[in-house]
Amino acid sequence: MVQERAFPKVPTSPAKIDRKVGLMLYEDMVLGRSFEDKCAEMYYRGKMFGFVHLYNGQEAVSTGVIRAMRQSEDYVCSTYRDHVHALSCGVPAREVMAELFGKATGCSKGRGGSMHLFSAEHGLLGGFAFIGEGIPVATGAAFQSKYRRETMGDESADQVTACFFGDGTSNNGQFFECLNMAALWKLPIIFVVENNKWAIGMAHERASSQTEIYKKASVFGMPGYEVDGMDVLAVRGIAEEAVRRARAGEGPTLIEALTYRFRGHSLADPDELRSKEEKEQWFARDPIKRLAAHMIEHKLADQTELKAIDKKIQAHVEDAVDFALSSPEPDPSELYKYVFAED
Ligand SMILES: Cc1ncc(C[n+]2csc(CCOP(=O)(O)OP(=O)(O)O)c2C)c(N)n1
Ligand SMILES: [Mg+2]
Repeated sequence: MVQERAFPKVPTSPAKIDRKVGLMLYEDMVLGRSFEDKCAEMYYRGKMFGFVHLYNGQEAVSTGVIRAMRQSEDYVCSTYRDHVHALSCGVPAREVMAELFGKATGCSKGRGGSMHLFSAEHGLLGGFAFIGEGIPVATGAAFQSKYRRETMGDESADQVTACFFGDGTSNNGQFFECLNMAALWKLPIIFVVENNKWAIGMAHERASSQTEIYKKASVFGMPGYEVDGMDVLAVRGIAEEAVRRARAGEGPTLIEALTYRFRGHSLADPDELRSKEEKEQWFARDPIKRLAAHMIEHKLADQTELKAIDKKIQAHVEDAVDFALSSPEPDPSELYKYVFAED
């Protein structure tokens, strides 16, 4: 068995950032982390129902990719681990929290819940409960951009689509079919595999004959990169290049981000299969602490400023909870509303 990687073999070029971008990336990751810590608290207090999958630890991937795209113009397709992707897309924390509470003010009007966040306004094509289900949806979104631009002559149709999914999902058929189509038609899409080493309780190296997922791009003639998914600047560096390629009509890119989830598969998972040593090795690479250290070292911000952001975000998350708690339930008379597009 091949020992699974913790770091890419070849380090990639990090994005160059100024103070403004650094603070934006920091704030986005802190929002993702604080929002989800609050989700855990609310779930255990019985405010949320069904499965809730948290993204703690993987924030550098969402922020690094989505914040290198055009918010509300480009498209993002997620999985059941979708809260942080939605926040990076700019879906208001209030609407995400309300959706998790099943309230009418939620981004999916309380019909979706944790695994089915959606926002047309923010280009969020959805969270999907079935693994791999989003890959053809994202491929279709990328196809329509290209079709509108090249066949219908709509110059404004230069949107890029980012499609997120996990290591386990990359062994499903949709992955191969869609990579083939995307490469064949040079679609403006970025496939982002968040290799967090585990698919529920199945270790990646036990389930995959070729563990280096980025290498699978080469059979389709597509560029594939492995990147340190615990380093937001490394992810942003690769993402900027993939977005540029896609927008310029040069076709798709596969990015394999080496990352780790800090919690169990879902909030119902006691997380007993992963060793303490493995977890501690990854906790030490916390992407938020890493960016904070980089910003301080390069004098882009000081400790006090970063603490002030943490505090502001905490208040923002509390406000989202208050909003969700005080929002109405969906009206039973509207059960059939929002089933079809015209609603
Ligand atoms: C089609 C389908 N088969 C099985 C499942 C059950 N299932 C839920 S999550 C999961 C593992 C996915 O692991 P991975 O792709 O690595 O994503 P991660 O949870 O690590 O983010 C499986 C098999 C499912 N949701 N959909
Ligand atoms: Mg996984």
